[in-house]
Amino acid sequence: MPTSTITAFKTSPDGGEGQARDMRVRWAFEEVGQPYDVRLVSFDQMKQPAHLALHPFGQIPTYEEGGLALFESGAIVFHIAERHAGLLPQDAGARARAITWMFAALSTVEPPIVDREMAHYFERDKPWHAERRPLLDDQVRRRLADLSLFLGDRDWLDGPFSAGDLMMVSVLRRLNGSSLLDEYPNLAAYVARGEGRPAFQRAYADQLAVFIAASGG
Ligand code: GTB
Repeated sequence: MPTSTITAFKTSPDGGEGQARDMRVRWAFEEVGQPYDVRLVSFDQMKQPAHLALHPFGQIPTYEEGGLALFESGAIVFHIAERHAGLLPQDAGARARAITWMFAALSTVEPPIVDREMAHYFERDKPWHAERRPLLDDQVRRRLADLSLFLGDRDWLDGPFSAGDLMMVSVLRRLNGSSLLDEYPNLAAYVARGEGRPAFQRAYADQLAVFIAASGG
């Protein structure tokens, strides 16, 4: 099997915190013990025809393996999880539930977190931002409260760690640095458990090395 290649930011705007979406793909590769190559792209390169041929929206991450090209972090992690043992249970029901949690992370939990983040970056100087901010926080809280209730005192969402947890922890990590996650101690502990996994640590170190090299360190 040829080694897969993913794309990541040449210069990540996140200060090496592993918040860009290549991080979840790197983590998936590490969990299943598969090597991968990384091609770094600039913002300009992401909008050029060569990259657009891989990603119609001109973003990272992309995934190439032999003649196969994929985009969307969820689809890429799912592909990796399907091809290699370690991220999806064998039992059909448990497998379907793990996949359900991947979708829940991406389509139910991540959107309000991204909305809040975007407002912070692009609207915080607007006169109406102070009024809108509590609404955005509360939309995130609604999801966190329900998720916290579901998780209870379990380590992971449904039995052993799965691609569903990988995606949910990746999404919740976007709240690192805000106090929102700390309002739900079991979710904060869940994220810390995910971040403590050796595979996460290896992926994090690899993306940080790119950031340090790019910033001349
Ligand atoms: N739905 C797609 C997926 O899941 O793969 C979304 C991909 C996406 O948003 N990619 C971003 C991108 O390429 C990088 S990850 N943006 C460039 C563009 O759209 O032109 C998003 C991201 C970027 C930076 C931070 N950060 O600095 O904290 C966090 C998240």
